[in-house]
Amino acid sequence: MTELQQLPYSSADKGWLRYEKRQDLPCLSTIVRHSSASGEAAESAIRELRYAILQMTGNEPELIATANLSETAAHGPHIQLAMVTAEDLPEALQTKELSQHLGEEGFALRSLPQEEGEAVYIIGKTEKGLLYGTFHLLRLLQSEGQTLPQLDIIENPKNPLRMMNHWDNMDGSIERGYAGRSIFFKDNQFVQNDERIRDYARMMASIGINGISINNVNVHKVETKLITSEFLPDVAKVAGIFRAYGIKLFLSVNYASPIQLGGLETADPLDERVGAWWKTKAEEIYDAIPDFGGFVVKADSEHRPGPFTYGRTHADGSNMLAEALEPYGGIVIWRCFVYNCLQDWRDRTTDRARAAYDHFKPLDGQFKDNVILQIKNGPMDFQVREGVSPLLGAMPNTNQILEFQITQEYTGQQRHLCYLIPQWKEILDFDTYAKGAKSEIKKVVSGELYPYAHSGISAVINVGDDENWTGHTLAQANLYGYGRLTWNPDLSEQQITSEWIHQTFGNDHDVVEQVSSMLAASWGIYESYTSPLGVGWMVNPEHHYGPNVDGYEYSVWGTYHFADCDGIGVNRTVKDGTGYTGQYFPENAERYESLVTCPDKLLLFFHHVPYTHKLHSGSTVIQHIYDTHFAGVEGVENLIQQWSSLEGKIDAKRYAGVMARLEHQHKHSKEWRDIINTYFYRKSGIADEQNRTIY
Ligand code: GCV
Repeated sequence: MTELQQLPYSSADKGWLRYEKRQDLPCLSTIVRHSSASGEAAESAIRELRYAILQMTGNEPELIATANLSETAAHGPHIQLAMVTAEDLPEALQTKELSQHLGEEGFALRSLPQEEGEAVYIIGKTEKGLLYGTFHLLRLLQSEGQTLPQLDIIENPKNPLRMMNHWDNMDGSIERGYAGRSIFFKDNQFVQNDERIRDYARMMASIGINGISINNVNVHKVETKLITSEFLPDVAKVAGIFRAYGIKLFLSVNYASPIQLGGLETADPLDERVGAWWKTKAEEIYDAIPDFGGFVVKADSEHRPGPFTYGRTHADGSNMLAEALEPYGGIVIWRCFVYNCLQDWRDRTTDRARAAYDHFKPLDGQFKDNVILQIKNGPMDFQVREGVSPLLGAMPNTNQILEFQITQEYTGQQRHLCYLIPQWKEILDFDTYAKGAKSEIKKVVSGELYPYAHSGISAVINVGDDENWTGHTLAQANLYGYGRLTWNPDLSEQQITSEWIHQTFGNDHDVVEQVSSMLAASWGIYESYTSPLGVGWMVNPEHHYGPNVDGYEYSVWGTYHFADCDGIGVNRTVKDGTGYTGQYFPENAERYESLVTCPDKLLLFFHHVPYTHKLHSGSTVIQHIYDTHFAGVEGVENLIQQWSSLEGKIDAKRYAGVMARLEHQHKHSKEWRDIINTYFYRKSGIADEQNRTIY
């Protein structure tokens, strides 16, 4: 088998790397590799380019070195790959502008008329730039109406760290996974066949991901041993696959490892033996994986061990680990998902939403340079809608990375369609006012607002070993879009959607129109039948699927809506509530504090109001609940209609797979509608103005 015939490595769905045949592409019979374009990642780029061109044009392009350029016959339009520093670059490309603007991971795509025919240059400062430039060129070639365009593009990623977090366990299960089993682990071992991992690495590189943690942040017994000689050779193998695609491997570690692995009786970060144990451990890890990314740590959170046991702070705990990784350039990603998970529901003064800020804000400036605090987008837990975490932007002297959840734990578990790009864009564009107006979250996490040593975006991924990676084929769009947004948060939703559809389903006008419209509407539809006015949490406990209005109401988790016969919502005001609104910078604090300015969408997240309270929309809370729940089901009916109009335009397998999920969503949305409407009708005793069926 030639190198190209090996691609794709597995028989899984090709996702957005399909490279369907294109009639309008020129022949592109040659790829010219400058001697500077060398190294493993450059090889991956060239392999992908040749494979993609073969798929799209039917001709396998010849790969030649610059030295042989003059000997080859006229080769018409062709592609050249080179480093920006190469002396053999044509003069027109040896410009100050290029070398100054190109960052470590950036790329330039430049068209240049040449004697041998029109050339497109893919230029990087490093081989990672070549890789990203290649995937970008391939993306353009698959867009509508693109032939070999007149290119003059320079791009650098906006976020230094662009990460994926797996919540995979070594028994093969995935915490909050909805697309099959782990692609890394099975039966407490690494999988033998790494084909899926290789295709996965290609997909991740194509959207610019540069760091992946492969195991669950809840690090159980077997996974604790990932940093021991028993598993390090396997970890190193996966790190090698990722390395060839410009990705660093990270591991989630158990804070109590010195006890569980090292035989110490303590994991106290200030105990010298503990620090020494981690230093020796780091040496062992870096011996096996010289470019190991570092540790992801969930400590003192949901019963995981941490520094609190020893009366120490999160700064003490993370700094001790950071010191061990420092000599090797490794980083500690320390999660801020820390809250009291043994709350008394009768106690209205404790507010889980306050927890991350209350724990971490006072520690600003106490963390080492190679520690990053990972902060979930909202203060509760990846709800359909909640406020934005006030901790984002509130720590000028501590590195921050934002955490999203691609896996749809609370957003339909990849059985319901819920396109999350609009949600993430809203969050990234949220103005924190940390340094006055225009202090958006995207500027905090890109490092533009404060000079962080490390920052970026991370997300809990939605893939498993299902043939189509994500269970719901349309959930691939969330994966794709997440990567594109971490590369450039200013890309519009429409741009991302259109790129994904063109690469995934081709250029048919109706397909592009209908799928775009389905994706665009889906978050709103899901929200309308599940979670009115930002209230959240009305789900079945533990697995979090399906309606259960009081599922968490009398639990220990701090997740309440306080519905009674008069009203609903959580009073988080400073005036007479939990004081949470005061954690925002004044502009936002005032906006949320007042009923006059609080947006409808977050009303019940911030306020407890009577059912008869009038919304800005003109409706009342109770009527809004009824209306949105009826409209939500109709929204799903529209989705089905739109998808059916594409029958025959999408291959039968993917068509049927999506249709089956939409039909389930339809049935399930009725369950949501009827349970929630009935619950609030019974609680409030107020009838629906339109007299529709409520049970
Ligand atoms: C990995 C929520 C999820 C848990 C998850 C936790 C976290 O509570 O339900 O499954 O644990 O968040 O982010 O650590």
